[in-house]
Amino acid sequence: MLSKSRGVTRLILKLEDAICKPQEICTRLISTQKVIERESKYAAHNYHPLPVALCKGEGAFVWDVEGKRYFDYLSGYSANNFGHCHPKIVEALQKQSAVLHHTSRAFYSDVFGEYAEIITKLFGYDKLLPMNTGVEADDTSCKLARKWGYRKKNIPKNQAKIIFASENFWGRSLAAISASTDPLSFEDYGPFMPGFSCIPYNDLTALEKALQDPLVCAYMVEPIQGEAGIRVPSEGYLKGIRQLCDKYNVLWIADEIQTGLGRTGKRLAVDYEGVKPDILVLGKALGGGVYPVSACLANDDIMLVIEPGTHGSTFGGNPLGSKVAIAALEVLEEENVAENAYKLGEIFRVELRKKLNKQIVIEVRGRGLLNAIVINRNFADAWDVCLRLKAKGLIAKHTHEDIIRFAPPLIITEDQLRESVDIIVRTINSIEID
Ligand code: IF1
Repeated sequence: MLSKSRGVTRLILKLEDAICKPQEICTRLISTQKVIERESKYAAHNYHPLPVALCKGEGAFVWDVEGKRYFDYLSGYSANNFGHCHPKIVEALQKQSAVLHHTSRAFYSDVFGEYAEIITKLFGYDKLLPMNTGVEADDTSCKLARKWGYRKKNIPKNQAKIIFASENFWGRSLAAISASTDPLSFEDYGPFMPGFSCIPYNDLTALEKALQDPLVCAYMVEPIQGEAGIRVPSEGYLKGIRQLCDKYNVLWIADEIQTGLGRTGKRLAVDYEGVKPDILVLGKALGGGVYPVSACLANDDIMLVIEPGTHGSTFGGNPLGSKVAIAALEVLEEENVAENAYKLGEIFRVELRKKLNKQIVIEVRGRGLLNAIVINRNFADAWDVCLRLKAKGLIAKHTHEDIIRFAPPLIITEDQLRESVDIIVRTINSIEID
């Protein structure tokens, strides 16, 4: 009897936990409907958000304006690897913003060099080129590779080629969409960047064929494809890229903007095969989820082809972003975030594979805490499942009609993860199969 009443008590406590009075959580009293209407009226319709209006975040949780709590299983597209409002990161932001937040690199600052030393030593490269958003850093890596191609590989001027993987995603700029194979990304935005072409992902034969072209200066690829639907390549693919790029004197650009900084259960996704790209691109969580910070890392023989005045950015390497990035990297290392993601990712995939109705969910895949489920479209679509999950207190986002990405903050606890698994299993297994 005692255990039953304790179970009921625990359930009541959980419910109370999940539903607070709005004014306890959000300082501004506004309804979800009002938020949606206002955004629709005054903001571009370049997104179709899940109908939830968030006003507070803490750790692995977010709250909506009605005071309802959710597990955050998107983490701001993996920018919030270290959770919402991590004290160390918020403190770094608050302190530096009250001292010296921006100077431009027309002048030196006391913080940028400290950050550059920390990040280059941590990842094992000679130099950092700081940018802000992921797409800027990826674009920078293409400029680096092209200039290296002309200066070091003697590719004839303006003829350098860069190879990308089909279904890549590296941002929304004209250069990035020029590499895209997704019409949603490139339709009606032409004309496109010359010298860009794609080969199938996870295909070393296709890669070797492409790299035999002496005009090719680089191959840019995500070690695990995010937007494509969390596609994990075959064992040996990353090693194969390294070998082929060495063989044909081509630079390997690894876009770890989404997979990096502990997300896949290692510091970097390339660490699963112990290989090192020529240019490492980081972003998202590098700014701790509180400030846009991105980075290109490379050794001197590549990085020094860029001379003063030939590349830059107003905010790149500013003191505020530098301080926040230092705090984010300290959290990554001091709180063993990657190890936690590895351990909990194993539990997450094993439990879902064991408990989910296999008629409804045909695959569970991923590494660390970058996972996805593939839904059988005969029984449900991803958007509908996301709405059902939201009703049960977990918000996630689909990447295609049949794929839902599950990417919680990497600081989530095992208890919280198991509670999330329970929500996902109960929600999906309750879908009627007529
Ligand atoms: C949107 C996706 C994720 C990225 C990789 C570079 C960038 C991204 C591997 C550019 C950005 C974001 C952009 C956001 C949605 C989100 C996304 F679904 F689009 F693909 F995370 F998976 N490389 N990804 O994933 O970084 O310039 O945005 O800082 O545009 O809708 P950014």
